[in-house]
Amino acid sequence: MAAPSFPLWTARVLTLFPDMFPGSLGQSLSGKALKNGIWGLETVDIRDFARDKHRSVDDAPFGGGAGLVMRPDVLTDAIEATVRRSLPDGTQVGDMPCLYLSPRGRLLTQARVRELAKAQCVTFVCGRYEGVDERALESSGVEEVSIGDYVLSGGEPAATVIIDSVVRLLLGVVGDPATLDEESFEEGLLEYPQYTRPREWRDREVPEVLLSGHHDRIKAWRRQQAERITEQRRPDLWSDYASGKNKGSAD
Ligand code: 6GU
Repeated sequence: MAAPSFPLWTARVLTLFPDMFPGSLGQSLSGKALKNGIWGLETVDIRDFARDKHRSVDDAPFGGGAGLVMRPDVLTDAIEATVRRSLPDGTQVGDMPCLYLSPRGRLLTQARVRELAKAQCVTFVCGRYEGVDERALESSGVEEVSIGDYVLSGGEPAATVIIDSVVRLLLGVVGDPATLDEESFEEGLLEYPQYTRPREWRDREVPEVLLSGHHDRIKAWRRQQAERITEQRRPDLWSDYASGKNKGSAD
């Protein structure tokens, strides 16, 4: 695949641990696309914005309690300097999404991932320790996003998850773009079961319909399986699907 002169999409990650990137994003499909210049990755070391000779970025929480809190001055300096910096093609990122990864944030959905993929650049602010000074979040206007109801020790693995989910949507990253449409969540359903050779394995047969070569019947069978699995496993998704709420969202 020919390298575009500028990436289609850029992830900017503000972190105290820039060595965590690209990490797993440097492998497999996303790694290949990164090397081919389909998407770009810029890391910003928050510590570079520290003001004192000890380069301190955190301090004890007012009111007491365990752990340390990231200082508002250092973090907002890092965010504001990053937002001011233009992309390699000269575009300003001022109005583009700037996410703060936090279990307090709004839960990420495939619909939001599709929106993020349409932006030219998304900035990810990764906190550490017990959190960040609340005033830095208010003042910088970052959008808090969570990837699920559990707690990570920092935002970096969450940023990695979100970047992965965007990169696979970018044109040319996945060989056949049609494969994307049928996947989990693209129509509000979980994925249907897949089979490959051998036809019989440990006394288990591949469903007959898949060997029929009858494309309409295969399509109908897959849809029915996807519906059955969604109804059984995810009543929340199923009720949205059944009420037609997700209609047209796969565009
Ligand atoms: Cl986005 N960040 C952190 N630090 N923890 C999380 C999370 C995000 N989502 C779930 N837990």
